[in-house]
Amino acid sequence: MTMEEKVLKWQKFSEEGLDLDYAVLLPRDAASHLLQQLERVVTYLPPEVARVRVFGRWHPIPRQQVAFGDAGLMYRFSGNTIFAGEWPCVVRELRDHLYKVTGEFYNFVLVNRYRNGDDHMGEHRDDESELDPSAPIASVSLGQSRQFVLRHKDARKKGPDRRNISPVKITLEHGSLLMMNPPTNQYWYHSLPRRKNCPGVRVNLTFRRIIKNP
Ligand SMILES: O=C(O)CCC(=O)C(=O)O
Repeated sequence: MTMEEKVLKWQKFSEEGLDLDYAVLLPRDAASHLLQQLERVVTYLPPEVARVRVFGRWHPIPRQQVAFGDAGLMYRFSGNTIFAGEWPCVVRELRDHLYKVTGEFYNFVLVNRYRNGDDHMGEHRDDESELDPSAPIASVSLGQSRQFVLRHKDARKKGPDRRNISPVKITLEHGSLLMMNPPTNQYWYHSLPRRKNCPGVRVNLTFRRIIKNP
């Protein structure tokens, strides 16, 4: 994989408790090449492992998923534990490229594959205690562009505590990088809603820094 060393043009999103930076990380051809390589080398977890627990019941997730990272790392979320497989070469190169352009070093990546516009991810925060709270999460998107929606936690409340804070919506393009900087995940939930008019395959990689594992 060849990744051009170019200074990125960042776009800043800033709201109460929200701090995001968005840029085109890879030119179109490099992004398409990377997507093809990932489609060749990545095997996703079987549905009986890729599942979440909601109100005590297990549900299959509406997308495909797998994780890679340094030996022995795991990540617990939505009642599930996902173990890091060994870094595929192409994913390690992308991690190293992110270090060059952002100065952030990551030891874990969650890969989500959306087969079509029906596949989606529900509203959540990435606020698990094993994540380094000082490290941004770096989200690389490839393939079909999709809308990413963030909602302030107080805008989700019912009743008098509800605050009228507008959601933030960003279209994540093929080859883009979104840096979710602290404290965003403390205050804002994010989701990737279903979009019938976005039929193509999309692969998203969220690079994370894990600090606490037993
Ligand atoms: O696919 C996306 O852009 C969303 C990924 C995400 O929310 C996550 O990995 O926590």
